[in-house]
Amino acid sequence: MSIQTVATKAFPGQRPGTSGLRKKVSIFQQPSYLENFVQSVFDTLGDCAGKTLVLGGDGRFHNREAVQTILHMAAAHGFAKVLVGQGGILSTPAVSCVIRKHGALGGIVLSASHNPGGPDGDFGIKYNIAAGGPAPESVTEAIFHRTESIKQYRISDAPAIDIDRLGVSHIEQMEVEVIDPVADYAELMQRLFDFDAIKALFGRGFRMCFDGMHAVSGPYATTILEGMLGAPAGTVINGVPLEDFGGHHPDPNPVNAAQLIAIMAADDAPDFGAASDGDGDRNMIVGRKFDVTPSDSLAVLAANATLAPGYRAGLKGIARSMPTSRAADRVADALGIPCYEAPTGWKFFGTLLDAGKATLCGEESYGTGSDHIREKDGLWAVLFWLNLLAVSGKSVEQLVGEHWARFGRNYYSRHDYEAVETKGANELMASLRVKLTALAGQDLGHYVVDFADDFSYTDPVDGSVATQQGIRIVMTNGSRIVYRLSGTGTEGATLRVYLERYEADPAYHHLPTQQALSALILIAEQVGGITGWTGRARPTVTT
Ligand code: VG1
Ligand code: CO
Repeated sequence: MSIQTVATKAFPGQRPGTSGLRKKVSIFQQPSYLENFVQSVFDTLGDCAGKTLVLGGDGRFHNREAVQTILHMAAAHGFAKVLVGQGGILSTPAVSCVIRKHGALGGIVLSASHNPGGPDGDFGIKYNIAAGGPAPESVTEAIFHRTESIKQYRISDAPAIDIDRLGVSHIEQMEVEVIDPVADYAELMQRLFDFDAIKALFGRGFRMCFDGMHAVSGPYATTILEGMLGAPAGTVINGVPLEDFGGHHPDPNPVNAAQLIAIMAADDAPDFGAASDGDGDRNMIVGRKFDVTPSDSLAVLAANATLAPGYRAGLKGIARSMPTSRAADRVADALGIPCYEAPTGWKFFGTLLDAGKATLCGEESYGTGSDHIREKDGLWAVLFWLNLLAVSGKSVEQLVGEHWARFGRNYYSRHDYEAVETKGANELMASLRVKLTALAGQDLGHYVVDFADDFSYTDPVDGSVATQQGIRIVMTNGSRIVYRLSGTGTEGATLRVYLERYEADPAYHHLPTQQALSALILIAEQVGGITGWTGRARPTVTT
């Protein structure tokens, strides 16, 4: 067995997007495609001698092959050790947790997250740094530039090793330790939340349904909810990870988690419902006949954080992605702490978390997390809610209703136009950019534009700048329309339109969301010319 140097040619388009490199499985299956990217990661890292790497994925189709390839490449680059999840499984938050706990140089996550899987679906790869979070843009850009000029990669020709049996084996000089994917993560959760109170809640007959969507969070949820917290067997549904997620789209929103929504809408619905995505970093929270928007979820967690043992000392600050509603800003104001507005993508929260400026972070796309790791964390959010429900004795609807009564309600919706023609989508954004300055001060229906711009962000910690992060039209009363192109899609372009309206008066807190936003929806169409540019009369997905 020896280390081979293999000649290769660069592939175009290996630039990581919002969260890693995502392509169709068939693209990743091309000889050398994955190898080129991994070699570029290792080249960017420099000397890996004596270091530890963490490796795992969401179990989607091609995961096992990719794990073997990366292990054999790591062995050719002098890593002392790779910690790999049993069966090649590790959720995104678990990778972050394991990197931090074991002082690894970094980790590789194999996932296309919420994108569909299977032979015709998507595959993805992401590099996380020593702090545990997604590599910042300076690193992903360096990796991308390396992919453009790559000529060879190095790999061990040792036979494939068993990744299903816990324990240590070797490839060349390198140690491979197959670890329990859940253990380190579960131990961390136990330190953050009041497990005794949650156990007592289940003991009182509290019922919950967790939809694992046949993705990676199933084993985590089963161990923690049914095993450690005593929830009855059957609390977790679709809990076995499948290579194609059972043919579904592992994206926890009311459209894709229709089974859970139906269970929670029934007259005998459980008290609490939740779902997570492909790689376990997203969460959807549902009460009995009551959906919680991710933006509201962040705000409610922030307002009640001190009820959870891990946050008893209070929050240092809150950070949200720009399109996320400003519900959290009102909580930050009340708590007298800063609220940071960063571009979309968890990688932008890393510096704030490292510097101790933010404790909780959130995105409107069903992502919530804290400084316990450096990724958003689906099951963490679910346990946080369980902790609040257990300690307060209130229902989900009560907690949210009382929150609105105190802070006002930020009506919020996202309209996605998926897989539209790239040219039209780019032209829509370009035509909006031209209009921006002229929009300020204009009357649009009952609204007056306060300002309109293309969001650009200067990181308050390291000074790095990210431009063109979404076009926002902000009204004088705080309502907003935001237009952005997705950085995770693999087909054409996906236009996201984010709509937000603030309502202080509790008499108007119970309108259907789309109705409450109807005037803004009309303005978004008129100003953006969405139908004209995309050829679509209505969004593909409304959340
Ligand atoms: C989407 C979401 C974004 C999230 C990203 C990764 O990105 O909007 O908020 O951070 O997915 O989530 P985009 O560029 O398609 O809008 V996940 O669960 O892939 O790790
Ligand atoms: Co995800």
